[in-house]
Amino acid sequence: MSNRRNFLKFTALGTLLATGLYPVERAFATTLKKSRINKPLVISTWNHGLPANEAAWAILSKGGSALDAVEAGVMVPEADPQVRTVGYGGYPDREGKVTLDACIMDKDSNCGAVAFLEHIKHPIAVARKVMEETPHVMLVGEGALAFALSQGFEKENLLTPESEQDWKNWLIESKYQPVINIENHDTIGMLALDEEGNLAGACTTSGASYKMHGRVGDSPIIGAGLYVDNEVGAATATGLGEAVIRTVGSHLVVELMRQGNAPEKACRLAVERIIKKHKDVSNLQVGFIALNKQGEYGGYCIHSGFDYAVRDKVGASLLDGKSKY
Ligand code: SD4
Repeated sequence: MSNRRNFLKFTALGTLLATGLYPVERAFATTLKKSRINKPLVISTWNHGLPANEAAWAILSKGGSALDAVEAGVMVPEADPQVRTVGYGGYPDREGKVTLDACIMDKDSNCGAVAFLEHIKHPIAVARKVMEETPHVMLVGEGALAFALSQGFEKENLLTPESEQDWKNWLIESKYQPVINIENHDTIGMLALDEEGNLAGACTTSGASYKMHGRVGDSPIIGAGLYVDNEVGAATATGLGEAVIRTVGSHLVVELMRQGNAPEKACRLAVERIIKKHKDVSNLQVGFIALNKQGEYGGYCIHSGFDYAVRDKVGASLLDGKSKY
């Protein structure tokens, strides 16, 4: 565990050095932005958010839309086999199948989602097609796959040799016991505020490793894994989806911001609600990030070890999400 954290700190430091940005400068920029809206800006969960944010920033910095930015951003970890909990190379379910969940939401409350989708490397792009090309919000399983193929997506094998070997090792004991933060390259949830002041969000994952075949988490569920209200702000979740669904977590965070809470406080209050609803949270991790219309952002989680990436005009950084424990 401590090795993993040290590795992450090292990785994060390398990134900060590479971008020339230190936390103190970030703190100064945060103070500055109180007086004016900090836009454009993108935030996303975990350290795989750093390269994902850069892809989003390439669009935002040229005046592109938050919607295009979040889609392009999360496609980076979706395509990266080293990211073992999103898209291609993601851990399979207990039957050795990689099944993907994703959703996307725009400034006009349009949204699209796919769940339990196999064989498609970019579920977020299919979710966007569901939003734009169908009268529905969510397609699942074989129906989602048939729709993706009809839209020109290619059928691919998403199970890499590494993920297959890990699954075979897991089969020896076949014990489903998620360990918090253990991969630390979890679901990617991304929120963006564009130059026009509009918000959008995207969330994509291969879900909990070795889940039951057919299990769907929070990530494709609008309101649970992601929520955007262009009048107020946006939020997204990572961690154990069942706990997020029970509290409709991301919607809760946005509603808490609507009541006047700053993003970090809204995330904390939602985390406290989850803690209150569970007898034992020692093995339960949930983290939220949130962004409001002013370009203020924050994150909060149950257990330390969750971080999130930020990209704005100041530069790129990886911040530790504050935690209850
Ligand atoms: C899920 N929230 O499927 C996702 C995956 C995740 O820690 O973030 N796992 O439950």
